Amino acid sequence: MRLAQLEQFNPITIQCHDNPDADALASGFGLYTYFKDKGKDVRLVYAGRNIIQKSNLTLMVDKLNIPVIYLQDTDIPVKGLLITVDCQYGAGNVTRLSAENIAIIDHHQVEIDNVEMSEIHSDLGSCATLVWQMMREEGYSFEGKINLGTALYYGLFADTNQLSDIYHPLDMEMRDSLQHDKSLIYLFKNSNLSLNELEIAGMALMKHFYNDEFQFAIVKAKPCDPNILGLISDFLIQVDEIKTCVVYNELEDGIKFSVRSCVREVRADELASFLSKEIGSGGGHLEKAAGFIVREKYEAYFKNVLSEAYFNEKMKGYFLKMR
Ligand SMILES: [Mn+2]
Repeated sequence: MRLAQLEQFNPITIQCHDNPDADALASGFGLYTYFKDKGKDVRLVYAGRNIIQKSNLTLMVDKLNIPVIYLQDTDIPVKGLLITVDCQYGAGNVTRLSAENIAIIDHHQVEIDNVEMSEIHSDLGSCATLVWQMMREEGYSFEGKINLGTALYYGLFADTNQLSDIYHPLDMEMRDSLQHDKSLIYLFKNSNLSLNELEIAGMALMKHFYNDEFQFAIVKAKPCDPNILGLISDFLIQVDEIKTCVVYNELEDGIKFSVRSCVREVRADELASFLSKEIGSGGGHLEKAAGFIVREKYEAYFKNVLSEAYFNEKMKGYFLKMR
């Protein structure tokens, strides 16, 4: 699919996944800028239970003037075209809006394969890279567009462990060629969590549970931004003995969790989908994934089972099944 193909539609709504991260915002901003320049009536939105509150993300939105809107009423049908970016329409991590036409631009493992206008490149480090490449393909010039360049660069930066997990030539090319504001990247990088979140992460890590037979860890955190769950699991997976881990918290309407794997035998996206099978949804990348378990469904199947026991049993079940 090419961006030029999508120019037949107007208006255009670009939707990031719920709890948008830097890469979703950057990719959305790229597409927004592209279609705005084409004279389209375009808006950039996200939905879900949380509004953006992590400091690196609020800084990113403010400093780069990213015109992202939190959609409160998700029952209003979308006119023209809806593009889900850094996520796949119909997947569990993005609020489903009804729309006349749907397109997908993403870099996660394919979860949804019934949307015709799709561009999914699971081998790319960031969705920002994909958007950058698609814009370039249409002859778009990034010359002098520092805010846009900084956003896309930071999207890649955030999704590739500060640029250390870059393997695809396109990711390298974007990293090396995109004009960006270095001092802003430095500021975002050093505003990744608040003191309160530091405490949540610290307490959660202290009470980790470790299974030495299968070398997995489980950590329960207090309610927090889902991006913090990712941060905690990124830290945990660096422990030599921990090969896979789940970090989660309990919310009113369900359980949000983050998964990491550093071994080939376990695909994080598959594990996330296994942990939420029948009672929620999960997906992501080979090494990093996430999911959500719906409270009502959990209660229906596992009434009176503590979340700690649930994850422990499920994880053990997963490894036993693999034997
Ligand atoms: Mn991404």
